[in-house]
Amino acid sequence: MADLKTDSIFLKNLRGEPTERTPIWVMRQAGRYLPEYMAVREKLSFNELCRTPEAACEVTLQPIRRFGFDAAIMFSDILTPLAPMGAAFDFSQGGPKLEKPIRTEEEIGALHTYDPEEGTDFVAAAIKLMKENLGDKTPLIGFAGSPFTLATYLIEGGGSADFATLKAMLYTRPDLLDDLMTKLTDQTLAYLRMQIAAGVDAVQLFDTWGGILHPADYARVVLPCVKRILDGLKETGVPRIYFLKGSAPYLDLVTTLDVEALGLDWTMDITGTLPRVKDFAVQGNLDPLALFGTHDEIRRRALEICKAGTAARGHVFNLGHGITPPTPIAAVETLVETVQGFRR
Ligand code: 1CP
Repeated sequence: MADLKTDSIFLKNLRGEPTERTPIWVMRQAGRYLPEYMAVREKLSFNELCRTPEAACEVTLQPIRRFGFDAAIMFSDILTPLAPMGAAFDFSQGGPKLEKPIRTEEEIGALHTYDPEEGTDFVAAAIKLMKENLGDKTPLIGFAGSPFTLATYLIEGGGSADFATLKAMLYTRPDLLDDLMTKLTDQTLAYLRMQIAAGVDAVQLFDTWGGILHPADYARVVLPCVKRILDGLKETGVPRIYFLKGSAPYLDLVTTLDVEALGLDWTMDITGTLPRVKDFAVQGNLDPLALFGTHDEIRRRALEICKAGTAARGHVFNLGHGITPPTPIAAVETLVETVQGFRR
């Protein structure tokens, strides 16, 4: 009988066990570049989609059916678990928007932590459905946003070009930012534990905006919260991936973490980085916009990354950040064919 834990090349690479070929999945693989995703979105708003287990399961499976990726990632958003805290985002304008940003001591105090089995019961239900449908062939990745990345959206009230409000808080009332980070850390740890109890095979912590700070601020504000979450999950035995976009200046700090795998963005050269990340599996790191290149260029760059990855403790091929909506399907097909055709 097939056993996901011992047979999945994705999980093996995370654990640093040898495999014949390099596994591949891509961040945001379920999303707007897929016509079948857009068809579902015509019937359901983004929030409805995240809160409806059958629909979330369907869009999770779409990229697996189409491309045969070596791992599925549960469909949801990093901002979804913030609604039960009292901060519901509206996605109808394109990017996420919060009706009222969370900035004052009162607003931070009013955010409440909750039991994820109750507040996000639809996520647990979706995971169970996804696991049933994926069977013993394709592992399922659960995820959460890092407390700092979540804090940027709460404080700015949505996406931001310069994070001016958050930085003003950091430089005037660091105690307020710390209070918010503590709450988000407690909630995120509980949320990921719930996902693991529901059946995910690996978890990824997305730290999209952790890289906007001076390394000393990253070390004081961001790193201890990330560490508390990763350490709190260790006993589950489920492999953990930490993806910090723009992590190059923080590598000495990041490598103090007890984590199975580090996500690398496309600005990092795998070969040059490896001596500094010997104890970790790595995930990455093709520039998502390279998928707009010629197919020869996609093949050349993908193979270069696969070859460099053979010297790592483990390598999971991925993009250096999320795939963008207008990416041509044929480019993804070429990428998957190339990576899955490569032999170590
Ligand atoms: O209209 C739509 O259909 C909404 C587009 C969309 C999608 C497809 C959003 C809104 N989120 C998602 C799914 C999503 N987001 C997943 C699903 C699983 C997958 O296939 O990977 C995941 C893991 C995320 C994670 C996420 N959301 C991050 C972290 C990773 C990253 O890409 O940096 C962030 C920062 C968000 C916030 C967010 N949600 C949606 C958008 C458009 C954004 C970015 C807004 C911004 O630029 O600030």
